[in-house]
Amino acid sequence: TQGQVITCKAAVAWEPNKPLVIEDVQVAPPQAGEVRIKILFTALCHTDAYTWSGKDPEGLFPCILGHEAAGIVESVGEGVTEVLPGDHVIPCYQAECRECKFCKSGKTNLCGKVRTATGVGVMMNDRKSRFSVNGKPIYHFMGTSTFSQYTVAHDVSVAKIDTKAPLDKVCLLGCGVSTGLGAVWNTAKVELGSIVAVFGLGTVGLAVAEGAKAAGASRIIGVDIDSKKFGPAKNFGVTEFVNPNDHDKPIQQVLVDLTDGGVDYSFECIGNVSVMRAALECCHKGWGTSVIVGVAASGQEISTRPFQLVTGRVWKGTAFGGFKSRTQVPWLVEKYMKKEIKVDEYITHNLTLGEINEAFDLLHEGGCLRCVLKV
Ligand code: NAD
Ligand code: AHE
Ligand code: ZN
Repeated sequence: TQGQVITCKAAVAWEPNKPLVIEDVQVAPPQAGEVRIKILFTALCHTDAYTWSGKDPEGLFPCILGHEAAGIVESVGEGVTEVLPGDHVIPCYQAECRECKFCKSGKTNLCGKVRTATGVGVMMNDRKSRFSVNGKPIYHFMGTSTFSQYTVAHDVSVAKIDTKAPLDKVCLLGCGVSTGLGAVWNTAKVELGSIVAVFGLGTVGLAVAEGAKAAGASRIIGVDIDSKKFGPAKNFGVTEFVNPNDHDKPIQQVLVDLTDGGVDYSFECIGNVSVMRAALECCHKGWGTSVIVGVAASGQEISTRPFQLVTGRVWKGTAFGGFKSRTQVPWLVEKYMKKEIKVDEYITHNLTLGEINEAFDLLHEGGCLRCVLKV
């Protein structure tokens, strides 16, 4: 198949919010600096649903969504040396070129090399898509487009992993689990004995709890409006639960009262701007740090009294938990193989690519953390 167009099945989002359609999609061969990957397993993340909803300013249609996956390299374009056909890989929506201003700064995991292309659904080389249906181009998504049996990614966005790792599990390290762990370890740098609050107990929030437990937090307070989340959350390290609907006081006040003045670290893992405010304001005066992980739609804005920051609270955000993707995803896979981090526990459902619409329905139901699709 090397050098040839591959026709395969992919779930195409033709329009916002309209059911995805399994189509025969033509996938062009990888060009210079590109890698064509056979995707074996992909999970769904809340961000896929967000873009599908039409609220993402970077969401272009028709497109192939999906960004939490694992597969095997089918072929590589000119000049690609770091991966070869047959390598097991995780496509990463945060690239890592190791050469750009961002990569060399030592201050961020963001990479500038291909971001202008991935934000508009094309490949960097010729600013075109490698996907088409009967000659009509279909946009890429986040540089990954994993709801397809074959995808093309930039080489700087492909993490090579241990061939012994189970791809139906480690696909989760392409987004949600890694993001939550990294938000704690890299962005907040939670220390031993800290009091932590986690807003939203989906996969990202539970991974925050897991990361906080590993960091030695003394209390991990889980906040969710769905009390069904509380039972399972205990297994990820959450020590106390608060349902905002059980209280008349604003949730920030409830947490301040519970913690003798506020938490050391809080994490917003929902994407709700009023909760982001509460997450900042429940932080302790003088040092409390709040990390925004959730993604909010275009037009949404955060606000608080500047006095909150003047008096020492710190507001931060994180993309992919601050992890350098190509370097650290293989390391996360190794940690999973050594049983130092959970992954299997986040998988509540398994379906096939053909059942992707049911999988999206599940995502909106309380009982689903991650649904892994066999592609
Ligand atoms: P999810 O839908 O599984 O989890 C969200 C949780 O928040 C649910 O348990 C829900 O009941 C709860 N919730 C909703 N409204 C609430 C409220 N007002 N108060 C308290 N709890 C509330 O989602 P997920 O897949 O875990 O993703 C969480 C967020 O993180 C999404 O916005 C997603 O887009 C974002 N995300 C960001 C990054 C990043 O790199 N920054 C990476 C992955 C996901
Ligand atoms: N296109 C969206 C931005 C969404 C966003 O912030 N994405 C996160 C990853 S979410 C993964 O589930 C991210 O990494 N952002 C940094 C980046 O470079 O995109 C919008 O709202 O505009
Ligand atoms: Zn995601």
